[in-house]
This record gives sequence, structure tokens and C-alpha cells, in this order.
Amino acid sequence: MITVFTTDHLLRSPRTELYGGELVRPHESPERAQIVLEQIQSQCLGDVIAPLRFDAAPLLRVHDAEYIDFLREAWDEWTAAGNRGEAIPDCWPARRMSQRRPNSITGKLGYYAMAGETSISHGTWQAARSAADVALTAAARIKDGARAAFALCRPPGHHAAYDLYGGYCFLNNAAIAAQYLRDAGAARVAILDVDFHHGNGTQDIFYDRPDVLYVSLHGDPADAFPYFSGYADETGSGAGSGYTLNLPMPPGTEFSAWRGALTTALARIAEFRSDALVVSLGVDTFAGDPISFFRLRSADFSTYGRMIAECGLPTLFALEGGYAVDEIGINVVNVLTGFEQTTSSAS
Ligand code: 5XA
Ligand code: ZN
Repeated sequence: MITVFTTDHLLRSPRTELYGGELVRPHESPERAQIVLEQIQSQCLGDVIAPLRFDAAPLLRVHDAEYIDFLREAWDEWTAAGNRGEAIPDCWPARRMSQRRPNSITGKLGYYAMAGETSISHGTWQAARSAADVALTAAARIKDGARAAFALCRPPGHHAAYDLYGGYCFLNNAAIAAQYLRDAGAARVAILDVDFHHGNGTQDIFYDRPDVLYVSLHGDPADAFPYFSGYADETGSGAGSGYTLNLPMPPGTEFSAWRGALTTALARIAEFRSDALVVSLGVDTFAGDPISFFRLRSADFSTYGRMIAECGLPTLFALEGGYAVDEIGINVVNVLTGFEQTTSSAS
């Protein structure tokens, strides 16, 4: 399997995350991607290639143009306003408040943020832009006939909505790739989100559409971030009714139960008869993850990689979360090699 990777991800290296009432060193760190890359190389998964450079058009297929402008300018506006720390919001358009976009950069941060933990820092935009290129390059490989490709994206993407950032995400890499595949001729694309957290951004982008199925397994939002999205009764709207499937699970969920939910998810994907599959691959379902509450073990990632391969679909994997840094490489590569072994034994 080909991996698409760029060291541009190193440009995303904030000093701060708002966590537990403190500004701490971010869980979503550059080491994550480097460790995944090392494991890919040591396991000889396949070639590692650099991304092509795409223009803004594929981003604008799923994101608002003013939001993109905001992301591009945010750090410069923040520093020009005399702020000394990293850019975080301090006020949101909550219930019964105006939804107008403010002029002030601090106001704009609140307007565009769906969560407060994610600092914008020098280089954030450039890294997010390159991560989208990584996903698009992997999608181009799938379009050209590859059975699978791995987009080693950093920063991740699935919390980024049409015009919202947060949860460490700025541009929705998986959604951008799925839309690219649609525009390249795939009639239907399924997105399977196996990250511990619900991908509110991906759901938001495709919620009213019947051509992109979104299926997510995640921590119950009653107990887990993003708290306000991901309930089982969110099933799509309008023409998209029935094309979102949320499978929330409680604290302490073991692989035996998680695998049952994956079987349900894969049955829905099979019924959808999609031309391609995009997997939002977060491995924060791991028992040792510091910010999550499922109990998967490293061997379980191989098992479910095999299950995903049995769909028989051209499959793009895009990296999302996973913060047990010592095991992130093993867990990600276990999914990919599980997938590869099933694919090669079937052919
Ligand atoms: O998948 N999303 C994440 O891993 C980020 C969660 C952020 C929680 N504050
Ligand atoms: Zn996550």
C-alpha cells in the first residue's frame, strides 16, 4: 500500500492545548506522524510518496470560502493585534446570541471554533493545507485504480465542518478526499469513521446528501467529546435522511462489542453499494489512549483491518487521532497490514 506523507506536518507544532483547566503540551504532536512513518518503513508497507500540490478548488467543495480565508489569515491577524500567546477563543455564539461574524480576530476565533482546546499557531495553515494535499494525492491514486492508499495526514480533519475548526482539526481531509472521488466519477462514496471521537465535521458536511454515506463508531457523546454531535438519532436530513449512521458506545467498551458495531457499519456500507471507501483512521480507541475510554488492544487493530478489506472496495485511509504515542505506529500499521494481508490473500 502506498503512503502519502510530507514533513510539512512539522509546521503544525503548537506549544499549547487547553486541557484540564491548564495550557499543556498538545496531545496532537509532531512525534505521532513520525512514529507512524517509522513503523510503515520498518514493516515495509510500501512506497512513501510526497503529495502533489492542489489548488484551493477541492477545499472549497466542502468548506466555506470565508472560513478558508479566516484560517489562512488567523495567525497573522492574531499577532498583528498584539497577542503574545497562541490563538484561542474566549467567547462563542451560544444560545440566543447573535450569529454575526465579528471583525476582531478574537471574536472570529469564537465564531469559527467548535471547541476551545485547539490553539492556532505559526505554520498551522500551511500544515493543514499540506495535509489536505496528502489526502487528495491518496484520492488521486484511488481514482487511478489503486486498491488502497494511506494518507498520513497531520493535522487531522474529522472535526472540521463546513465552517468550523476544533478538536485539533482545521480542514476535513477525509471529506475533501471523498468529495474529490465523487467529482472524479464515483457515484457513491462511503466514509467509515473508526476514530474514538465522533466526526461531527464530516457528518455536518454530508448530512443532507444521499451520495456520501457517513458511518461512525465512537464514544457516546453523553460522555465524550464532541458532546453535541454523534447521537444515534442523528441520521441525516432531507435527501440525506438515512445516510448518516452513528453507533455510539459507552465507557469501557471492549473489542468484542466494538467489533459487533463494526459489523453493523460494514453491513450498511455493503447495502449502500459505494464505489469507494474512505476510512477516518483514528487509533484513540486503544486501551492505553490518554484521552479516550475504549479498550482495544494492538492485535484488535489487525483484526478490524481484515474486516474492512472484506468489503472489497477501493479504500483510502486518512489518519485522524491516537495519542498513545508509543503504540500509535503499531496500531495504525496493524490496521493497514491486516487490510493488505486480506486483500492479497483474496486476489
Ligand atoms: O478525533 N478527535 C480527537 O482525537 C480530538 C479530541 C479532542 C478532545 N478535546
Ligand atoms: Zn479522536
